[in-house]
Amino acid sequence: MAAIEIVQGDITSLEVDAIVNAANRTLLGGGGVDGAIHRAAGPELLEACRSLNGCRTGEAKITPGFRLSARYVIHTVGPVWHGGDRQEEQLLAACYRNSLELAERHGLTSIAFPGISTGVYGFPVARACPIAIGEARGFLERTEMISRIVFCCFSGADLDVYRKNLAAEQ
Ligand code: AR6
Repeated sequence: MAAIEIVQGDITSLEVDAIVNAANRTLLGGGGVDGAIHRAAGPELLEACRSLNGCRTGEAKITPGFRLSARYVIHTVGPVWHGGDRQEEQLLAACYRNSLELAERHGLTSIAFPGISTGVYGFPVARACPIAIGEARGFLERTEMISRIVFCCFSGADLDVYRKNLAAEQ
Protein backbone atom coordinates (compact mmCIF):
# COMPACT_ATOMS: atom_id res chain seq x y z
CA MET A 1 0.00 0.00 0.00
CA ALA A 2 1.44 3.35 -1.04
CA ALA A 3 1.63 5.72 1.88
CA ILE A 4 2.12 9.35 2.78
CA GLU A 5 3.90 9.85 6.10
CA ILE A 6 4.66 12.93 8.14
CA VAL A 7 7.57 13.09 10.54
CA GLN A 8 9.27 15.84 12.52
CA GLY A 9 13.04 16.18 12.53
CA ASP A 10 16.16 16.52 10.45
CA ILE A 11 15.70 15.27 6.89
CA THR A 12 19.38 14.31 6.63
CA SER A 13 18.84 11.42 9.07
CA LEU A 14 16.04 9.75 7.12
CA GLU A 15 16.49 6.34 5.56
CA VAL A 16 14.81 6.69 2.20
CA ASP A 17 15.99 6.25 -1.36
CA ALA A 18 16.09 10.02 -1.92
CA ILE A 19 15.79 13.18 0.12
CA VAL A 20 14.76 16.38 -1.62
CA ASN A 21 16.81 19.54 -1.18
CA ALA A 22 15.16 22.98 -1.22
CA ALA A 23 18.03 24.54 -3.16
CA ASN A 24 18.59 27.77 -5.07
CA ARG A 25 19.19 28.17 -8.80
CA THR A 26 22.97 27.91 -8.51
CA LEU A 27 22.75 24.47 -6.79
CA LEU A 28 25.97 25.48 -5.05
CA GLY A 29 24.69 25.34 -1.49
CA GLY A 30 23.14 27.80 0.94
CA GLY A 31 21.57 27.95 4.39
CA GLY A 32 18.55 26.15 5.84
CA VAL A 33 17.93 22.60 4.73
CA ASP A 34 20.33 23.08 1.80
CA GLY A 35 23.21 23.81 4.20
CA ALA A 36 22.27 20.87 6.43
CA ILE A 37 22.18 18.47 3.47
CA HIS A 38 25.56 19.62 2.15
CA ARG A 39 27.13 19.33 5.61
CA ALA A 40 25.78 15.82 6.13
CA ALA A 41 26.55 14.56 2.61
CA GLY A 42 30.12 15.89 2.59
CA PRO A 43 32.11 17.94 0.07
CA GLU A 44 31.55 15.42 -2.73
CA LEU A 45 27.99 16.72 -2.98
CA LEU A 46 29.14 20.23 -3.91
CA GLU A 47 31.49 18.73 -6.49
CA ALA A 48 28.63 16.78 -8.03
CA CYS A 49 26.40 19.87 -8.02
CA ARG A 50 29.02 21.93 -9.87
CA SER A 51 28.56 19.76 -12.95
CA LEU A 52 24.78 20.32 -13.06
CA ASN A 53 24.89 23.94 -14.31
CA GLY A 54 22.22 25.13 -11.91
CA CYS A 55 18.50 24.49 -12.00
CA ARG A 56 15.48 26.55 -13.00
CA THR A 57 12.73 27.34 -10.50
CA GLY A 58 10.21 24.46 -10.45
CA GLU A 59 12.64 21.95 -11.97
CA ALA A 60 14.67 19.18 -10.31
CA LYS A 61 18.06 17.50 -10.70
CA ILE A 62 19.55 14.42 -9.03
CA THR A 63 22.92 13.55 -7.47
CA PRO A 64 24.18 10.71 -5.30
CA GLY A 65 23.69 11.12 -1.54
CA PHE A 66 27.36 10.42 -0.71
CA ARG A 67 27.64 10.25 3.13
CA LEU A 68 23.87 10.42 3.70
CA SER A 69 21.77 7.35 4.45
CA ALA A 70 19.71 8.35 1.43
CA ARG A 71 21.18 7.02 -1.81
CA TYR A 72 20.25 10.16 -3.75
CA VAL A 73 19.56 13.84 -3.29
CA ILE A 74 17.00 15.43 -5.58
CA HIS A 75 17.65 19.16 -5.78
CA THR A 76 14.71 21.36 -6.61
CA VAL A 77 14.33 25.13 -6.59
CA GLY A 78 11.17 26.51 -5.06
CA PRO A 79 9.71 29.92 -5.91
CA VAL A 80 10.33 32.98 -3.75
CA TRP A 81 6.98 34.08 -2.33
CA HIS A 82 5.92 37.49 -3.66
CA GLY A 83 2.32 37.46 -2.44
CA GLY A 84 0.91 34.74 -4.67
CA ASP A 85 0.39 36.45 -8.02
CA ARG A 86 3.65 35.38 -9.66
CA GLN A 87 2.74 31.75 -10.31
CA GLU A 88 4.22 30.73 -6.96
CA GLU A 89 1.62 27.99 -6.40
CA GLN A 90 2.09 26.46 -9.87
CA LEU A 91 5.87 26.60 -9.50
CA LEU A 92 5.76 24.94 -6.09
CA ALA A 93 3.51 22.18 -7.47
CA ALA A 94 6.01 21.71 -10.29
CA CYS A 95 8.82 21.22 -7.73
CA TYR A 96 6.95 18.33 -6.12
CA ARG A 97 5.83 16.81 -9.43
CA ASN A 98 9.23 17.05 -11.11
CA SER A 99 11.00 15.62 -8.04
CA LEU A 100 8.61 12.66 -7.93
CA GLU A 101 8.95 12.05 -11.67
CA LEU A 102 12.74 12.14 -11.42
CA ALA A 103 12.66 9.65 -8.53
CA GLU A 104 10.43 7.36 -10.55
CA ARG A 105 12.71 7.55 -13.60
CA HIS A 106 15.57 6.37 -11.35
CA GLY A 107 13.54 3.45 -10.05
CA LEU A 108 13.33 4.81 -6.51
CA THR A 109 10.56 3.69 -4.17
CA SER A 110 10.79 6.10 -1.23
CA ILE A 111 11.35 9.86 -1.07
CA ALA A 112 11.31 12.52 1.66
CA PHE A 113 10.50 16.20 1.18
CA PRO A 114 11.19 19.25 3.35
CA GLY A 115 8.78 22.17 3.20
CA ILE A 116 10.10 23.57 -0.06
CA SER A 117 10.07 27.42 -0.16
CA THR A 118 8.56 27.70 3.35
CA GLY A 119 11.76 28.95 5.01
CA VAL A 120 13.86 31.82 3.64
CA TYR A 121 11.74 31.93 0.46
CA GLY A 122 8.70 32.91 2.56
CA PHE A 123 5.94 30.71 1.10
CA PRO A 124 3.24 30.42 3.80
CA VAL A 125 3.18 26.83 5.04
CA ALA A 126 -0.63 26.85 5.26
CA ARG A 127 -0.73 27.39 1.48
CA ALA A 128 2.26 25.22 0.63
CA CYS A 129 1.11 22.14 2.55
CA PRO A 130 -2.08 21.36 0.56
CA ILE A 131 -0.07 21.74 -2.66
CA ALA A 132 2.56 19.27 -1.41
CA ILE A 133 -0.02 16.72 -0.26
CA GLY A 134 -2.14 17.18 -3.40
CA GLU A 135 0.82 16.53 -5.72
CA ALA A 136 1.84 13.48 -3.67
CA ARG A 137 -1.68 12.04 -3.76
CA GLY A 138 -2.04 12.66 -7.48
CA PHE A 139 1.30 11.01 -8.14
CA LEU A 140 0.51 7.92 -6.05
CA GLU A 141 -2.70 7.49 -8.02
CA ARG A 142 -0.81 7.56 -11.33
CA THR A 143 2.15 5.33 -10.53
CA GLU A 144 3.04 2.13 -8.72
CA MET A 145 6.79 2.64 -8.48
CA ILE A 146 6.91 4.96 -5.47
CA SER A 147 5.44 3.42 -2.33
CA ARG A 148 6.50 5.85 0.37
CA ILE A 149 6.38 9.66 0.39
CA VAL A 150 7.57 11.28 3.61
CA PHE A 151 6.99 14.93 4.53
CA CYS A 152 9.68 15.95 6.97
CA CYS A 153 8.65 18.92 9.12
CA PHE A 154 11.38 20.79 10.95
CA SER A 155 9.11 22.52 13.45
CA GLY A 156 6.23 21.32 15.58
CA ALA A 157 4.08 24.10 14.13
CA ASP A 158 4.66 22.79 10.59
CA LEU A 159 3.94 19.24 11.76
CA ASP A 160 0.53 20.43 13.05
CA VAL A 161 -0.30 22.00 9.68
CA TYR A 162 0.53 18.75 7.84
CA ARG A 163 -1.40 16.66 10.38
CA LYS A 164 -4.49 18.84 10.00
CA ASN A 165 -4.33 18.79 6.20
CA LEU A 166 -3.99 15.01 6.10
CA ALA A 167 -6.80 14.59 8.63
CA ALA A 168 -9.05 16.86 6.54
CA GLU A 169 -8.73 14.40 3.65
CA GLN A 170 -10.26 11.50 5.60
N1 AR6 B 1 15.55 19.05 7.89
C1 AR6 B 1 14.27 19.31 7.49
N2 AR6 B 1 13.79 20.54 7.28
C2 AR6 B 1 14.63 21.57 7.49
C3 AR6 B 1 15.97 21.41 7.90
C4 AR6 B 1 16.42 20.09 8.10
N3 AR6 B 1 17.67 19.81 8.50
N4 AR6 B 1 16.53 22.64 8.01
C5 AR6 B 1 15.57 23.54 7.69
N5 AR6 B 1 14.42 22.90 7.38
P1 AR6 B 1 14.73 26.72 3.70
P2 AR6 B 1 13.54 27.62 1.13
C6 AR6 B 1 13.12 23.43 6.94
O1 AR6 B 1 14.94 28.13 4.13
O2 AR6 B 1 12.53 28.42 1.86
C7 AR6 B 1 18.69 28.05 1.15
O3 AR6 B 1 19.67 28.94 1.54
C8 AR6 B 1 12.78 24.87 7.28
O4 AR6 B 1 12.31 24.97 8.62
O5 AR6 B 1 15.83 25.75 3.94
O6 AR6 B 1 13.12 26.77 -0.02
C9 AR6 B 1 18.78 27.67 -0.31
O7 AR6 B 1 20.10 27.63 -0.78
C10 AR6 B 1 11.67 25.12 6.27
O8 AR6 B 1 10.45 24.57 6.75
O9 AR6 B 1 14.40 26.64 2.09
C11 AR6 B 1 17.98 28.75 -0.98
O10 AR6 B 1 18.75 29.90 -1.19
C12 AR6 B 1 12.10 24.31 5.05
O11 AR6 B 1 13.11 23.40 5.53
C13 AR6 B 1 16.90 29.06 0.03
O12 AR6 B 1 17.43 28.69 1.31
C14 AR6 B 1 12.66 25.12 3.90
O13 AR6 B 1 13.40 26.22 4.40
C15 AR6 B 1 15.66 28.23 -0.22
O14 AR6 B 1 14.64 28.65 0.64
